[in-house]
Amino acid sequence: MAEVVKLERHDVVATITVDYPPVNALSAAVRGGILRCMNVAIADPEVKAIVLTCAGRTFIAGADITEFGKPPQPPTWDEFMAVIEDSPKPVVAAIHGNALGGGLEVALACHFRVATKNAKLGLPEVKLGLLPGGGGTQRLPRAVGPELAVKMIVGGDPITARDALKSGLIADIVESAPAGGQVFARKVLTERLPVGKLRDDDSKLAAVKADRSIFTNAVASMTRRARGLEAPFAAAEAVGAAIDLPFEDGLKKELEGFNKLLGSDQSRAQRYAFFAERAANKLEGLPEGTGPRQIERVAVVGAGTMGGGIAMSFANAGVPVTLIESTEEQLKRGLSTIRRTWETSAARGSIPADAPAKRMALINAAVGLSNVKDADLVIEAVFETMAVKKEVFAQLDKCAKKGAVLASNTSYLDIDEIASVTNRPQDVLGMHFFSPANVMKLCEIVRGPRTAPDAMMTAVSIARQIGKAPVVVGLCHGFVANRMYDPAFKQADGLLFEGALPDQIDAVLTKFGMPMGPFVMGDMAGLDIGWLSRKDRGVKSEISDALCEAGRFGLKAGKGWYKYEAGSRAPIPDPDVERLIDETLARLSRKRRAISDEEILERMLYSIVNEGARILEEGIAARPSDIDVVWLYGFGWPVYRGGPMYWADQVGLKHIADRLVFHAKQTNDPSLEPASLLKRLVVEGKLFASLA
Ligand code: 3H9
Repeated sequence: MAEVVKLERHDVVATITVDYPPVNALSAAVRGGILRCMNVAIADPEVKAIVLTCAGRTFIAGADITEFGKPPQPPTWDEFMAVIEDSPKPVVAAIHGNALGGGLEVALACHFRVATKNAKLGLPEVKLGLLPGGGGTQRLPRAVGPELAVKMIVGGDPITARDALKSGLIADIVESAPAGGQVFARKVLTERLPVGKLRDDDSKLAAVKADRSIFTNAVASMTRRARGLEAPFAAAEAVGAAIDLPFEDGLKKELEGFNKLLGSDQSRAQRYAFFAERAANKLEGLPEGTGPRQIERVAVVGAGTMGGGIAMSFANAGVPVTLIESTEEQLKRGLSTIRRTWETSAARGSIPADAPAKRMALINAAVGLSNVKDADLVIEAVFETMAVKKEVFAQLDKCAKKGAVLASNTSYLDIDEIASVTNRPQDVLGMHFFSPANVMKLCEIVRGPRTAPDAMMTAVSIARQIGKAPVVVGLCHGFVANRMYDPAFKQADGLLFEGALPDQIDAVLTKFGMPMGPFVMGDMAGLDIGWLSRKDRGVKSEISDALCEAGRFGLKAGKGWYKYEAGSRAPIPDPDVERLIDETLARLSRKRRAISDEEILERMLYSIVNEGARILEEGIAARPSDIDVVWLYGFGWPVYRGGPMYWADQVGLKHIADRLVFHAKQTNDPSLEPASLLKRLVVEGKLFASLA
């Protein structure tokens, strides 16, 4: 195996370079290599200072996650960190790319840190259900003070080099990592800068030791959204130990917390989700050498809610986009919604004050489809009917340049039928964004039977570039996300007819960890759309219909499945709804029965899993983990439960299949019969994971 860490000396400065692609993760081999090089540099009388840096695209992006759960390999973290921190010669970490998790912790054990201006520094362990286990919870508060440390450790988001400089986390911003680090190391020597260890410096803890509310307030604000998660609270406790205990005792507390989380179900699920997201980027079975097409210009057709949100996603990522509408008035309306959304975010402080203007400047607004002519990727986001989509694609076929990828944002429709109106079906695919598209990470990339492999790759690659989580799905009504939620909606509807109330059903799902249940979701989306569509199709759903007949169209009407106080989005259970349900059931000569939370959970979530099994059987999703990514980023499935297919494996497939059979019989609903793949896995004693 090639050396993953090497040592070079330029007169008095030794440079230790980690070269372990793709992200220089701190594997046992890397730790061993750094330790070896450190010892050589310390022993070399010519060396007066040491620079620790990395080759490739990034500094160390953390411990090697693939080693978690395996027997620990030497050297131990203690031994490895001590040789850096106790080095008699100053050690400078020279950072580029990302210094994350164990990577930042190593940098914190160094005596100085410098970084390039685009570098990001953070402790994202909580996102893997962990807390920093390499001294980060003890050294970071000493480096930047407890408030920022809590924000970084409990929240898990990295900070920029500029903020790192301001907070004292780094000593300087440099042009390039190794060269800048070496210049800084020489400065340490020539200017005899004081060389200290963070462990010995409690100066930034003085204020919080005198007033602990600084810490408790910071924790309260960072854990507000951490419902159901264990790691943020354990991480906060470890930071608390930095304030309350001597350094060595704090380290022990940190390690205890880290080891506890490492063995937890939550962290296992969150680590699974991390790799699931990355696996979803990999397209299998493509001809060798297939690569994405070059995308320089992007056009979005339609400036409504979806089109506007998609255009915002591009601008948010710094990618210029042409936003096209059919009239000046519609365009103006779309642009003003976009501007307002960014201005609200800026007023809230979630984006910089100058961001709205900068991002608006990336949107080139235009009237008329001929404006797609220079685009390498066109995303259509017009009204969701086949006729309208076909009309637009027939025009795109005439106006778009040769080789442009033509994507539809359809959420249900047959992408191949849409492609059939063009002379280039190989360039047509689906890019199904979720609402609000500027916020939601999921993008289903829908592959038609005639879509070219390089067009698929292009869509995946551009989606990643704008920070989305792309998942390739096959062609069927509703693709993966909507198709899988449909059976759960059907169960929710059925449960109403049997005696459950909307708030009981919603509460079961939110207690499970979903951000909202189907009835709150319905109120947010508006109930009139479904009602009109049922009328068109001659379909009845008596309770929902009665609700709409009473003018209860959801949040926008101030009442739907719930009632809402003026200006508030908080749903309040409404006795009028219960009355309306009772009256409807009486009219249908149906009796309500007591329904347990367990029954609600089983019928709704097991039917989701069951549909997932059908989707796998049909090859609509390539892997169970792809389905999990769809749920994590499309519907906010709680990450600490991994995703429905992962969760099903933990619950037990036999139990799920048995309960589905029971509910199918009890409710006389054949759609609850277990899918044949589920039955087969049960017979073979296998898990969904075995299909990966
Ligand atoms: C930790 O440090 C614990 C410590 O406190 C103490 C322990 C005692 N390990 O995301 P990408 C792989 S916990 C192993 O597509 P990008 C990844 O799977 C860790 N592998 O690239 C993928 O592999 P493949 C704290 C890793 O440029 C490839 O690298 N650190 C690791 O979009 C490329 O990844 C974190 O949580 C790893 N640590 O984003 C950081 N990281 O090609 C986690 C990545 O086979 N990493 N891989 O699919 C990230 O956030 C992103 O990967 C990063 C690059 C921003 C670095």
